[in-house]
Amino acid sequence: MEVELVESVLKSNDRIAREIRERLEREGVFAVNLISSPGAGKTTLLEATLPSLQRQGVRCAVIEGDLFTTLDGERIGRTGTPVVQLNTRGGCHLDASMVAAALEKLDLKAVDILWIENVGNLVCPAQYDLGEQLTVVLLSVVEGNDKPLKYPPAFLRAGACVVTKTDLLPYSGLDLERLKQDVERIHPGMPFIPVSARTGEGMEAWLAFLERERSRWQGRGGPAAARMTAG
Ligand SMILES: Nc1nc2c(ncn2[C@@H]2O[C@H](COP(=O)(O)OP(=O)(O)O)[C@@H](O)[C@H]2O)c(=O)[nH]1
Ligand SMILES: [Mg+2]
Repeated sequence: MEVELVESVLKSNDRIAREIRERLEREGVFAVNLISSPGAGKTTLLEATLPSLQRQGVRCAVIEGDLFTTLDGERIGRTGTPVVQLNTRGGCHLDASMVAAALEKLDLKAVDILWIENVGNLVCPAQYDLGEQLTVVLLSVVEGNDKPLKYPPAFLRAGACVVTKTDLLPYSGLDLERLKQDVERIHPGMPFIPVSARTGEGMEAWLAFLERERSRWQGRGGPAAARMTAG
């Protein structure tokens, strides 16, 4: 009985996520869902990424998922990027209906990349499609080498793995090469991008990856194909 209930919740989530994806494609909005455990550095990566994109003329908006507070939303707001804060009131992940509600508060015509910072949790967010084009899993170098093997669904779902806080590598004892091999074993071919938002190391590769993914999506006919279908 319980299993049936979970399945039906996920089915309804997937239906709403499909509608979101179609809508974002029609509007030409590339959506990126950031997932990680709490404190891995999602908000900090956004704080470092958004100004660079602004300088390139890429228009961003952010949906911030949090249990109770507006702290991350306020941090993002200080970058001058439009932000909608969602509070799950204890819920361990965002779902598609929450994202659909947040979209109503954004002017999608003025957005090229929509960032969704999920609730900090490496388990539940992996189960919920939010209508994004790309999921990025973040793992900081202080979380330990075993995390990909312990939480494979997040790494399977993601289209890229960003390893954060590389400035702390000398102190963390993490074996970056072994981490890369483990991630490769779980999700062969997935891009593996080490960065430090603090020192800027790796940020260029991260931004280049992002631009490549967005162009690939546009080239696949993302927005154009959707417009043609819409008539
Ligand atoms: N040393 C270092 N600390 C970082 C880096 N990125 C984030 N942090 C710190 O890690 C903590 C959690 O970061 P935050 O972005 O709030 O993580 P989130 O919960 O995933 O959004 C904060 O104290 C950040 O200053 C980094 O590249 N290097
Ligand atoms: Mg955060």
